[in-house]
Amino acid sequence: MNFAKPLLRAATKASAGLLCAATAASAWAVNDSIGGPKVNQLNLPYGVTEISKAIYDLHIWVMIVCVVIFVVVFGVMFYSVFAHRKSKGAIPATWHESVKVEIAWTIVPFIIVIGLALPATKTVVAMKDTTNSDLTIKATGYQWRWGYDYLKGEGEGISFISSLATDRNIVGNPVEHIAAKPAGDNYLMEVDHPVVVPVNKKVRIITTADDVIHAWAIPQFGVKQDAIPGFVRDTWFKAEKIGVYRGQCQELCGKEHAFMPIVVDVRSAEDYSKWVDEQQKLAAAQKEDPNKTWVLSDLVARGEKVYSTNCVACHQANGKGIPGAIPALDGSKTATGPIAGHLLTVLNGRTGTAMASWKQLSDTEIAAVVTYERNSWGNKVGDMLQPHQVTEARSGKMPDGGTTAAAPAADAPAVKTSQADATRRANKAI
Ligand code: HEC
Ligand SMILES: [Cu+2]
Repeated sequence: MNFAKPLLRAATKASAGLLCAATAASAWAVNDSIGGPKVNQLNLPYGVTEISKAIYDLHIWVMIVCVVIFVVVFGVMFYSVFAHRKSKGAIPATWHESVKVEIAWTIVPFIIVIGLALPATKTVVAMKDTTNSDLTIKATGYQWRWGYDYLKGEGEGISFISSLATDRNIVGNPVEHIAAKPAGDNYLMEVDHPVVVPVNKKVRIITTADDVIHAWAIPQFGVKQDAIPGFVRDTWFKAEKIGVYRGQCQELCGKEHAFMPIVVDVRSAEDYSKWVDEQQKLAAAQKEDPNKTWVLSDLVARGEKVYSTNCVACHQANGKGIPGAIPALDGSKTATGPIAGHLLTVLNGRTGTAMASWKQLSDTEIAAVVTYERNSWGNKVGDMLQPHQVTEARSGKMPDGGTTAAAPAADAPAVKTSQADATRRANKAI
């Protein structure tokens, strides 16, 4: 009976494990995503736009045609196999080249194809008709977030970056965090700045991208449009119901592809006007004077915000990076070396690596994030970058504390870039 004890212990352990799993499972309970898919939803969403409804109806119509064809063809086939089998003494017919049959099997499929193609073409043409829009918004795909610029119509001039709002700490790390801070029903489908639009207004979305191909899609609107670097594409929707609608980037665009959701908040005309008003006031209040001279602590505080929105996904909140993939900024030669090299890395990125150019950030944001990195974690350089120095750097005048060529560890990016440029030139010459 010696083996009984460990066996019992193992059994107890296993049941404890099961219990744990069960508790975890209850914490995992999901509800319908607000504006996204429902739990166990199998069918397409009916949606809230003319186009999404047309797509849904088209899908049902094609499905019906397919099912009818299936039933008729297989019905005839099985009936023939059953009723005219050899054991019943069936004798095959001997006729061939029947004009009647040949005409029938040409005309019937033709009618079927027309019956499918006509409504499909009508829908596709309607999808492409972006004329007479009330509002035009440009959506730019970045690795891995969306930028929105309201180009035309009420709200013109509003512009913001929309990033994932789900706490990165619970991503891929659910069990430890579930008790402390359970993921909401919109886990990975929520953003800090949703696109706000008015109800019952035709919104034209112009898509493009800064780095690789992304796609802007909202299933509830029946909208999906690739966002291609160097090209401009467009699509449209006219939401008929107030509410929040969700989608995701739908073109595999790299490591964080799953983390760039799209959220559209459809509001009443009055609420939309209110929002526009707020945004414009906010923008005016927040308009940062690029000539303002900051003190270190303010710049570091501002930089921390910029860092946590844009850089933590790779460099981590503690600045330790990801061993083997992302260098630590804590103790990094670049982040503690000459400021010019540091700035250059952030401004230009590093060709051929995941470190993209961040030139789309404002001068203040770049100055702040660089200053933050130089004075956080174990880094205590004590110097800072003023926004006007970023302005100058954009036009080629690097700040003191090392120029492109002088920075020892930090000139690596410059060398890499020029090598890449040389290769590109060489390739062009061929
Ligand atoms: C997509 C992932 C990613 C994001 C987001 C990202 N970086 Fe990087 N970063 C990298 C990688 C990878 C490198 C290493 C590049 C190389 O191999 O030279 C790097 C290098 C750096 C370096 C140089 C480190 C050194 O020791 O050489 C700095 C400084 C830096 N990043 C700053 C930033 C800042 C500031 C942001 C946010 C505005 C940011 N990074 C966002 C991936 C990223
Ligand atoms: Cu993408």
